[in-house]
Amino acid sequence: MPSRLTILGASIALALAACTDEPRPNVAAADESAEAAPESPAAAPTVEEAVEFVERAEAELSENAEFVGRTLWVQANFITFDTNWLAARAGADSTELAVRLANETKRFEGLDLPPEVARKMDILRTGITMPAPSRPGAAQELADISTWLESTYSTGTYEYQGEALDLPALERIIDSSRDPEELAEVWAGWRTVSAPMADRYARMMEIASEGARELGFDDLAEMWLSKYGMEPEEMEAEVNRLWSQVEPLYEQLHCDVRAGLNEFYGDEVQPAEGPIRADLLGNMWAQQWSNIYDIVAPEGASEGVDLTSLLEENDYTPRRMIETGEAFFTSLGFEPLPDTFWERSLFTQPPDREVVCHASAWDVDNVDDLRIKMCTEVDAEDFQTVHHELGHNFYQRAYAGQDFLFRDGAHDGFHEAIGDFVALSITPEYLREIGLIDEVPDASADLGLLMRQALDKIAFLPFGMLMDQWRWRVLRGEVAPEDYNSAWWALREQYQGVVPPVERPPEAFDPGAKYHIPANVPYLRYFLSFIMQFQFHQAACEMAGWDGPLHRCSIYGNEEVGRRFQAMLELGQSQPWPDALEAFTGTREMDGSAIIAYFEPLMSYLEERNAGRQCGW
Ligand code: X8Z
Ligand code: ZN
Repeated sequence: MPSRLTILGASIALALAACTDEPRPNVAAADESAEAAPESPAAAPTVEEAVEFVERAEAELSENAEFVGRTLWVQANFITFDTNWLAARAGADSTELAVRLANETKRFEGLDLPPEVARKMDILRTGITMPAPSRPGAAQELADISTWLESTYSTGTYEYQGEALDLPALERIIDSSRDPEELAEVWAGWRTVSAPMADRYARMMEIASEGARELGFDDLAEMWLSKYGMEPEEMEAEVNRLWSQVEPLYEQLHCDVRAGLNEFYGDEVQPAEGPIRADLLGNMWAQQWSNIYDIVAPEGASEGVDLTSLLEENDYTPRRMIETGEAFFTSLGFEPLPDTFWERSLFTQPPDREVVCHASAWDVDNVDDLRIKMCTEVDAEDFQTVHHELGHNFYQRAYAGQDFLFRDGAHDGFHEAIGDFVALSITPEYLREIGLIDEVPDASADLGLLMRQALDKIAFLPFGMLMDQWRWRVLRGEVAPEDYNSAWWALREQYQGVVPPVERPPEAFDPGAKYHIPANVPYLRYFLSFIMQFQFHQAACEMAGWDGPLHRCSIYGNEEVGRRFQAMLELGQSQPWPDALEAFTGTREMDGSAIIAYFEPLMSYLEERNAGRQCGW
């Protein structure tokens, strides 16, 4: 997640950590401003009071954000009983402050406010990911649960072959093993970590729902969907529209991958029809599938570029991968990262302490204390993630000059799309320019390249959408706690066409085995990002005067594109997102036609391959 204030529970638009649930300001300030707030309900509020209120809110939030940011940084880098305690306290205080400020905006409803002030009021009202009701104790209970959930996830292990393996170790097996029994055991083993989360997860949802209702929303799903500058129903319809644009691509990919797995493993393991076994796809959550490229590589496609091998052969280290990512951004005209980035970031998993390994990007002081925290491995997947995280950091820095409440992405999908957009320019030509390959493979390698990309970018789309479809149902009370897991698998089967390798036990809580569920990071942002990053790429390539196929276009070194990109980033969330989108792409709508255009050559190939097959599941 991007720079917004979400840690442990609440999230107001405070630019702190991206990809975590962020923090909030501390108690002392909250108390102070509670006293300062005019309490007399009799006096009709004025526009001047509204302006003053927003100024005060920004000052309070900003003053306290740094304390919370540093507390949460320490906890994520050193998970212990005490740092959990501190993080939960900071989270609770932050939620209380955010909720109090959100409630205070109610006084100004109906006033004809200057647009900038109205916009900030809206951010205050809708920008909390996990609101608590203001009754005493609620914010602390919520923060205690969410801290416990995230640290349970981050410290979870499963004993395999006599050794307690943590998530990175279990992932290494899922990513590379071709033994279906081993895959099923490790897959199910990781999910023993989330089973004990179920009750507390349900309680957390109950509290946050109460918080959303207190703020005037029907439920928390409505609140989450209210952050996009349109009615929640309209936003949901947008998601459905985008999905229907790309669904045919997914179905073709699913069909060919299933056939490849069937051929590789045989009917017993992967039948030729029906859904795909989720543990065979080279990813713990079956969300991105490029690790099984070798199984499904297009017939006759030449070897192409295997980035993981190239990084290894060229003695890349995590640090060098990050330097390479930074150099891409500076080639577009961005300033190099500050020295403190290199001093304070976490690049690799420490051997001797518990950390949150799920990658994130932080701006700890909301000015220029930029950092990433990653358990980086030297492989193609993490090379991508490095660019993803740096995208968050360069965005954070670009909008640091905005007023505090505008220091965030135009919407959360923008924040997720920035680094991925840049990484779409990691083409063979770019790899040649930075000396990783000597010669660019000829066009016969393109199909392979597109297949690798599709296994990540197309395969992800239904997963990116269904994570929050599941949460929206939970938050609307449409799924009772005892049905959490079956509702989860119904969506997984419906949209992704995947099934668990083994029957799920009654106590299973499989959604909790994916970081963003225990960590309360909304997920729709990634679905939007995977659509929009191709819009950015297409627009940037057009700006660059590129007229070849999109998958061969790289904007590396193009400062003119960099300037226009920077101009969009500097806006932060000061303007409605369609304005930001228009500034860079010329269109005001999110649209799947760019991703469709990018993969057009692959789709023609897949349709041919699948011609005699019964696709779907
Ligand atoms: O969580 C992330 C980033 C941090 S915001 C590493 N991503 C999603 C995931 O891992 O599930 C990036 C792609 C989708
Ligand atoms: Zn991210």
